[in-house]
Amino acid sequence: MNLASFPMPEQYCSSAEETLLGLVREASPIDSQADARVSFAGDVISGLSARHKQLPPKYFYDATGSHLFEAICRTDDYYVTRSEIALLRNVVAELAASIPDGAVLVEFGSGESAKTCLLLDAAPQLSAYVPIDISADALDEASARLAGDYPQLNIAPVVADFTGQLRLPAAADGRPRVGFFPGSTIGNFDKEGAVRFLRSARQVLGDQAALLVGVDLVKDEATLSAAYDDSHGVTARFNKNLLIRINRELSGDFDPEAFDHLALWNVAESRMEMHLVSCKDQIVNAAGHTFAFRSGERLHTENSYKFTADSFAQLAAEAGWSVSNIWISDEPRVAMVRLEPHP
Ligand code: AVJ
Repeated sequence: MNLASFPMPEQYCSSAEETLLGLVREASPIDSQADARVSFAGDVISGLSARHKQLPPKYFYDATGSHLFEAICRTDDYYVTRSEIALLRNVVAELAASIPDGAVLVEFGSGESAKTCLLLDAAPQLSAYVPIDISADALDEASARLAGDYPQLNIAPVVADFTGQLRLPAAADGRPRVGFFPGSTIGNFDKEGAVRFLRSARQVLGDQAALLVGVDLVKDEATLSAAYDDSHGVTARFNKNLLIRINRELSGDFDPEAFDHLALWNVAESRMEMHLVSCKDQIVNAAGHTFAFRSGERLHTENSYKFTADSFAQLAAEAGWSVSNIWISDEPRVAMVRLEPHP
C-alpha cells in the first residue's frame, strides 16, 4: 500500500492551527447513546434472523471502522477518494463560480469535513457552513478546526442522521443553499433510499438551491473488484470489524476468523456488494439471540451502487432535481454532479 503518496484528510487543504471553541449546537441529538445501542441491537437481531442475512453498512463506522475506512482510502486499489479529490481540485473554481453571494453550504454526513476546505477556499462568498453528522465528536473537532481556518465564516453544525428529518439552523434562513454530498456515499442507498434522500435534500435546501453530489461510475470489473478487496486486506478488516463491534457492543461471540471477506460485482443491479461468508457450520450468539450459519452462508454487509451519467440523472429526476453540470475525473472515473431543482 502506498501510504506516503496519499494525503491524510487533514492534509487535503492547508490548515492553520486548531482552535477550541465552545460551539453552540443548534439541534439536539435525536438518538442518545442508549437509543443508538437499542437500534443497533434491533437491526442486528432482524438482520441476522432474515432468510438472507444482512446488516446496514452504517454500522461499519465505529472509531476503529472509521480509521479503517481512512486506511482504505490510502490503498492503491481504492480509487474513489483519490479520484474525487483530484477532480474537485480541477473543477472547484467552476463549482464555486455558480455559488451565489451569501449562500450557505450544507454538507450531508460531513464527518471530518476533509474535502470541504477545497470548496471553502474557492468560494469566499459563502456566508455560512452547516455540517450535518451523526457523530458529535467528529463535528466538534471539524467545526473547531474550520472556525480557526475560516474566521469570517459562520459555522453552524447540526448533530443529526442526515437520512432523517432535518431542520437547518437560523444561519441558513433566507439564504440560497448549496448542498454538498461527496464521497459516493449516495451509492450505499438502494434506489428508494436514494430517491428519499434526494427528495428530502430538495426540501431542506429550498427552491434557490443546488446540490453537489459525488458519484462513482460503472467501470471494468477488475478495477471495481480490486477497490473492494484491496491487496493489503484493509477492506477485509473493515468488513470483519462489524463482527468485532457486535461482539463488543452487543455481547456477541463471533469469531472473525471464521468468516471470509467477499466482494462481488452485481452487474444486473449495477453495484459492488460486500459479504461475510461463513467458513463452516456455526452457531453465534449476539444481542441475547442465537443465530445459525451454514458453511458458505453469506451475511450481506454493503451495497455500493455505481452509476452512469444517464442512470444518475434519471434517479435525480425522480426526486425533483435536474443535472445542470457533470464533471468526470481521469481514470478510474468518478463524477461530481451539480443538481438544480426541476424548473
Ligand atoms: C464510504 C460508502 C463511499 O461504498 O465505496 C469502502 C465505503 N466500502 N470500501 C464505498 C466502502 C468498502 C464507501 N463509501
